[in-house]
Amino acid sequence: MAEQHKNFIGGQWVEPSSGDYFENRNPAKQSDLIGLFPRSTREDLDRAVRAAKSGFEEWRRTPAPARGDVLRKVGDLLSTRKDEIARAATREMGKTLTETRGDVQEGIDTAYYAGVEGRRLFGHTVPSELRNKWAMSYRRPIGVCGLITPFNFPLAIPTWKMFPALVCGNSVIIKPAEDTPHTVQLLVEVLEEAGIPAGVVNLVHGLGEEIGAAIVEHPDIPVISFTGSTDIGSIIGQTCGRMHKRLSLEMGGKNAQIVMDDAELDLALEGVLWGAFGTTGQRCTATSRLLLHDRIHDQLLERLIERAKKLKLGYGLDEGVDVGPLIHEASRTKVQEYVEIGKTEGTLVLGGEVPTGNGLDDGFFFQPTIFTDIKPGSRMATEEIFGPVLSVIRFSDLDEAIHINNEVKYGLSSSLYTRDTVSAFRAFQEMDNGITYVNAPTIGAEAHLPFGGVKQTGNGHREGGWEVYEFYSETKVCYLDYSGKLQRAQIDNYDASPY
Ligand code: UN1
Repeated sequence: MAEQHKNFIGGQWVEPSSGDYFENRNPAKQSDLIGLFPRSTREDLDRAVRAAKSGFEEWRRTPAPARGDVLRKVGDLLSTRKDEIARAATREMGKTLTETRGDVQEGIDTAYYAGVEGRRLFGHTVPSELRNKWAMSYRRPIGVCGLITPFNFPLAIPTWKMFPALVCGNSVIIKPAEDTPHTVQLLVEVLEEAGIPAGVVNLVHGLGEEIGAAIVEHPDIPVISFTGSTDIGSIIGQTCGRMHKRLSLEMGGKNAQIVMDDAELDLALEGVLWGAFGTTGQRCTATSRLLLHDRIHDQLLERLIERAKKLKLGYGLDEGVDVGPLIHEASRTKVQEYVEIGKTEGTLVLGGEVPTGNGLDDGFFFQPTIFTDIKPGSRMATEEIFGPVLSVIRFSDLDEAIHINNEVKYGLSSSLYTRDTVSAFRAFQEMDNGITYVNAPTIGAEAHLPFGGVKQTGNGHREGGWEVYEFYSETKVCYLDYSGKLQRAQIDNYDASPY
């Protein structure tokens, strides 16, 4: 009998009120049942909201440096448990151990950054236009934050949302992706061990359409942060708009790596292999378009096919594996549908099949796949696939490449390989993305810089770095007039003063 896991509400590990559970299986070995996780209902959520509201009352009055100290401790504990958590993440998510170790490290970096931020949380002090009057702003916590997180970074993305929310003095309710509930359970165990007070962090497992929707619709959760598809994001956006909630969305991408004719080709080759096939292409930042300059197109493509052919598929905990499985059957079906589209829009030059044998039949594997002769504007050139499928597009000068980069509805990351500094700065200026890399792949954002995209990738907010602290706090402006008389702003200082 598989282990039945629990929700974490008000400082207690509790069973779901329905008594229902869902299965969590290894995407590389479907026969490996990891455990049963609560299929929570609105009743469980109501309980979590009550706990989070009462936790908030105490936590918001805890000095921010003391809140930061808890996060620092979390960083220490995550460092100690890094390997164990990474292994659990690979087992339920599928990416290689090297990658899940990076995922946990990103959580550790986020914890230490948050720890220090507890001693900053800067406001502003500015001069008042009136004499003997003081004017300043500071940052107040908001309340209960509802965090809905994806499967592809099962540890890092929950920390991106949770840690800044906590340092700002909010309480949280997190609902992890149903594909990767175990990693977040381990994270919550770490928070508990670090001494987070009861009710401040609550974990409610369940299905997106059930408990995810309930979180978004709950009137006592004023802040929502969601990472996932643009389609779901727009449904969430409608509800939050109607209910006047503060909302941060991180959604799709169709990220391009551009290689100029003056580029260091060895470097560009390593970049695209990692950007397109790392995490089996299941990153919002994954490289799904490779734009090659006419003059190096055939040469780089040939080398790329040679290298991509050799990537080893398998279980991420096995030695020598480069690429893990897709997360579930529906995701593989979507990839297969795009392969059929690709065959009508371009030329299939590598992969395109479900691999068989070598122990791969028990998982959701798919071969690294490359299409050439893809035309800008076509479906393969503009739609997010979220799998190991790369569309190669040819161009003849930088302006054309920038134009192609920009003609999609998404705007997360982009990358340019060149030795020319003028081209590099033009890319920074002209590419419609939240992140542009030069001589590095489209993936690899660092935890202490803002992360997010423009256009339909996001809704104007950023995660990571200093900016996310704005999202999880409200600005309060305070004036103190010690003149001892009524001073009317905009009036007494102009109409009545000698200046
Ligand atoms: C994502 O693509 O879903 O930049 C998140 C990166 C990682 C985070 C990616 N640090 O690739």
